[in-house]
Parts: sequence; C-alpha cells; structure tokens
Amino acid sequence: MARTPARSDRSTSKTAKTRTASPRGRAKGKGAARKPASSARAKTVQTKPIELYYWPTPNGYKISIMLEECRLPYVVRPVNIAAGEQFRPEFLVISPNNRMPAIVDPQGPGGRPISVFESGAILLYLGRKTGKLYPRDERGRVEVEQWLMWQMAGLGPMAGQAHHFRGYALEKIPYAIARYTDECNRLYGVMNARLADRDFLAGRYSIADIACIGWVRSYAKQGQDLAEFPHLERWFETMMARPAVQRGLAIRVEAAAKVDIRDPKVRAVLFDQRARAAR
Ligand SMILES: N[C@@H](CCC(=O)N[C@@H](CS)C(=O)NCC(=O)O)C(=O)O
Repeated sequence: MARTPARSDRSTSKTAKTRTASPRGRAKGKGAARKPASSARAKTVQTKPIELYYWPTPNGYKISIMLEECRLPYVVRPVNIAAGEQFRPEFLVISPNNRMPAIVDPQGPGGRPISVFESGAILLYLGRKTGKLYPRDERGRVEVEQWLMWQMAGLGPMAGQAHHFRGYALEKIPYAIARYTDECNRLYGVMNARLADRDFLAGRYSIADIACIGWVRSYAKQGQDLAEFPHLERWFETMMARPAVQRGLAIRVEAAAKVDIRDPKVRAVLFDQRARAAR
C-alpha cells in the first residue's frame, strides 16, 4: 500500500499506511524439498518502500496495481508530465525515455538499489522479485510474456493514439480517428476471443491482465462498446472487482485533476517533443 507521502509527495491525495510484504514462505506440498533459509528463494522482507514515479494514467496504474497486489510498501513520487517534470535531469537518470512510470527499489538484487523504467519491465521485475503474478516455469512465463508484449506493443500504443486523435488533437482528422478506433476494435476482438475459454489472458491472473486493465477501462475514449465483446466485458468486471485493482486505480495526484489539456503550455510540453541534443 502507498505510504503517507513525504515532503515531495504532497500533491498525492489518496494515501495509506505502509504495508510490509509478508515474510511467510509458501506452504510446502507433500514431499516437497525443504529449502534452507539461505536459499535464493528465501523471501526478503521489504523494509524500505519502493519509490514509484507516477502520474495517474493507464501506464502509471499498472504499477500502482501491481504494488498493491504484491502488498509491497511504496511511496508515490508524482511526475507532473503536464509541467515537464519528466525532463528533469534527475528523473532522466532513472527513466531516459522521459516517460513515467519508473521505480527505484532500495532493496534490489544483492540488497542494493536498482531503478527500472518501462512499465512492462517493471511488472516483470516485480513479478520475479515477489514470485507473484508471474509464473516460475518456462511455459507459464511464455504465456504471460506473449500477452504482456501484446499489450506493450499493441493495445497500449494503439489505444494511446486513439485517445490522442479522438480526444486531444485540436484538429479532428477522420483518417487518423478511424485508423486507431478500428485498430482498438480489432485488438479488443483479439482479447475477447482469447478470453472465451479462460478466465484471464494467460489462464491464471497475471501481470498481463494488470497491464491491460487501465487501458480497457478507458474503452469509451477509444470509441469502443464493451457490449460488443462479452468475454472481455466479463474479464473487465472481474478485474474491476479486485480490491487491489481498485486501490491501485485510486492513487490520485491532486495536480493531475487541474491539468487543462487545451492549455498551449501543456500541449507544448506533451505534444511538441523532438530529440534533445546529448549533453
Ligand atoms: N512504454 C512506456 C510508455 C509510458 C508513457 O507513455 N507514459 C506517458 C504517460 S501514460 C508519459 O510519461 N508521458 C510523458 C510525455 O509524453 O512526455 C511504458 O509503458 O512505460
């Protein structure tokens, strides 16, 4: 759960007490080999909160939901992308693509801090770190990874373009609107077919589902009607009923509610980006 924010997090409105990951090991099945406490699989208790560089968007929610699902303690570090905070030199060290989300885990591999950017990479890292929502076996991993990559390379970028041309672009370009609305529709159809005979994208609930929920939640902005996709609609309702999903989606930042996307200064920050010279 999110920790009561420190000084720099004052703009975060929804906060909660720090919750520390349970030190309990997994119940041993009959005949299972007992691993010594020093084995690589021995769980480390997360005593220092993970720093989540965050803004309340579909990509940001992926990580707040995962942290909630894993019950890892974390502190929200808002990155006001409408004000250009994603270009701050100290943030670029963590996230060179000037995009949030990113994390800093003070208890990374070897007990040393590690930073991770790209939401898919963060989900995989947290899945490996906790052993949750990312299987250990190769077949299980391939199932999850296919759908995670599908979200990262397909659903996310296409839905993002649909949001842009349908909602943010001042000039309404019918070709671009149709292109991305139709592509979202196709992708929703793929997801619907996949979910026809299983509860979740990889069979069991996983980081692949977490990657998708924030985007599917904005289906109306993408010009989609979930009634057209009954299996996807059932999945959506199941996902939205999960308390950790609800908590992850509820991590708000006050300043985000005040962003006016029509403000020329905001538009210049977000939509007039070109390569910056290396320093
Ligand atoms: N592929 C990246 C995409 C992240 C991304 O696009 N983040 C957006 C908000 S959803 C952002 O930080 N935008 C800042 C900007 O456009 O400068 C990921 O999944 O982490």
